[in-house]
Amino acid sequence: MQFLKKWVARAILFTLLMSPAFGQTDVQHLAVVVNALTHPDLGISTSLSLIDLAEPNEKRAVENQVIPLGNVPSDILIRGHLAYISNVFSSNILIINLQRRTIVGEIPIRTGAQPQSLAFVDENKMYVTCDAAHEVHVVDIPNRNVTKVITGPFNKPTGITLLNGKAYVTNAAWEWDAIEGKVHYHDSSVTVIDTTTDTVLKSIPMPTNAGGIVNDGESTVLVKTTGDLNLIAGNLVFIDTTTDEVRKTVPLKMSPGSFAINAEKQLFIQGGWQTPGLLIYDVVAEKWVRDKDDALVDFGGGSGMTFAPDGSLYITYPDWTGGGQDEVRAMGTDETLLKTYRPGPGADNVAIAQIVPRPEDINDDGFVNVEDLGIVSRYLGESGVDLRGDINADGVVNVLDLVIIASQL
Ligand SMILES: [Ca+2]
Ligand SMILES: [Ca+2]
Repeated sequence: MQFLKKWVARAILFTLLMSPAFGQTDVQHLAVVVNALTHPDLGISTSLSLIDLAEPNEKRAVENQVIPLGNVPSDILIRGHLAYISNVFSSNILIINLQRRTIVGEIPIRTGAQPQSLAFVDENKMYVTCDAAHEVHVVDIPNRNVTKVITGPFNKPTGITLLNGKAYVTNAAWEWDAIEGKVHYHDSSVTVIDTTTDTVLKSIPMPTNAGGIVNDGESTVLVKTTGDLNLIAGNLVFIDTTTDEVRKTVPLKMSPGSFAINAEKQLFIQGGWQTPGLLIYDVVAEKWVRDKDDALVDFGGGSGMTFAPDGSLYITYPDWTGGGQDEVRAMGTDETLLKTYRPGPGADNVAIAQIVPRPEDINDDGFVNVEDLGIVSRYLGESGVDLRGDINADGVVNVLDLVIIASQL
């Protein structure tokens, strides 16, 4: 190993001198769309679409059916070149290399637990809400397994957001009664978890049917309650994370759809079917920028929403009939339509990714470390195409490949 280190050190110097292109990266800007429709009669199954945001042509920008997904894909989280996608009825979290466009692994979740929302706690730890199990599972990211199960006052845990060392989990607390043929709404709440110890700190009562949850990056967590979709309307609830008490409740007087918050702390809320249109609430000023009477009707009726770093908003419009009328609309900061893309069937969830190619991460675990170095060492001296360990793709596994990894250790 000592010999190897010396060799690597010398080779680093050599390479840095000889390779002017070394260190250059080619970042890809993508919108990653989860197509959640399964329709066997029409030959439709779940899939991932990738939209190249640097491509001006709306048709050419979209690549559909890039990767098959599991049974009822739910949430998507992206870190670096890897995407993690929970599949509710496949009982797993798929790991996808967005650069190579392949499934590189999966994290098994206990059968029947129904994984929903995902959140990265740190580079080694991820939380997943499991609504049927009434638990939050703790995932060891490098080892790709669940190492701990957090139990507590959960009731259909659905959304999750992380702020200031704590996780906030919404408990939707609804239950389908098959005999009566209707949904019962129990007491909804937000459970607060200490992310260092993975223990429950507190339960905060919420209005009926708490679902979506986001934070402002400082000290406020925002919860969207949907109500019973009938007589009980929804609310926006502000939780002060210094006290973990409810600071404010804004009645919505309707059943809201999805919501997302931008860097200016403006909350964009879909108005739901009674009042379709996109509403905007300013979290700092605590007032409506666009209320029900002034909603952006052209951007109403959407499903998933996410902001890109440039402030534009990406909204999915799934066609659940399988008719192929699915859209992703991009709205600029000036509230105009920038682009309309045509993703795959049931385009439901969308995430934005900046992908820095990472061929150095040979085993696709999201880390560049001594394990990758070990893999290159094993294949040293081999030549050919598509070689494992040939990081710079020059057709041979040699010291230059070792150097690329070593420079990132
Ligand atoms: Ca690795
Ligand atoms: Ca090579």
